[in-house]
Amino acid sequence: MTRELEGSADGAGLRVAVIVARWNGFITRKLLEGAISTLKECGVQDADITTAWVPGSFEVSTAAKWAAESGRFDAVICLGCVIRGETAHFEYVAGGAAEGILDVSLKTGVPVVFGVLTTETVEQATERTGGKEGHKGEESARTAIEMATLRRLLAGD
Ligand code: DLZ
Repeated sequence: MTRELEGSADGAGLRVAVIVARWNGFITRKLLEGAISTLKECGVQDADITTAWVPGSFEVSTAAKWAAESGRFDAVICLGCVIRGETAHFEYVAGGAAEGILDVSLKTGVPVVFGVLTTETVEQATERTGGKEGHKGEESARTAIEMATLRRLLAGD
């Protein structure tokens, strides 16, 4: 007899930090709105959602580390938008964000979700914030809840 575990979509009682980059704010604000509305739909209380703004995607992982290390959050959602066509150092900014976020998650054990859009064009970013390619903010919120609830199951809580 094996045991199989899977996180749930029930966010009741979870505390979530959302770190969001101001750069490309016309997109990141939409990511934030989608993340927060999905967290609430899944049962996360308003008082348990904390949003912190940072200048750009490169800074997101630093603030995520502060949040994860505080012990005050069950999950951290990182939101940003890097557009290749408009970013001279795309690889550095996008790569730095991705590596930093993964590093924080692995080092702290707190689920840290990669909700940073890395696209070729503004149109592609728009398609991923409520257009035909879905909504990365909403998706990130669901991932955060699933991972936070799975973590509790695996820890035997
Ligand atoms: C500098 C920069 C550039 C060129 N492009 C973006 C971008 O497309 N998306 C983004 O989130 N941030 C960008 N930044 C800002 C960097 O993330 C960072 O804030 C600065 O380099 C200061 O460290």
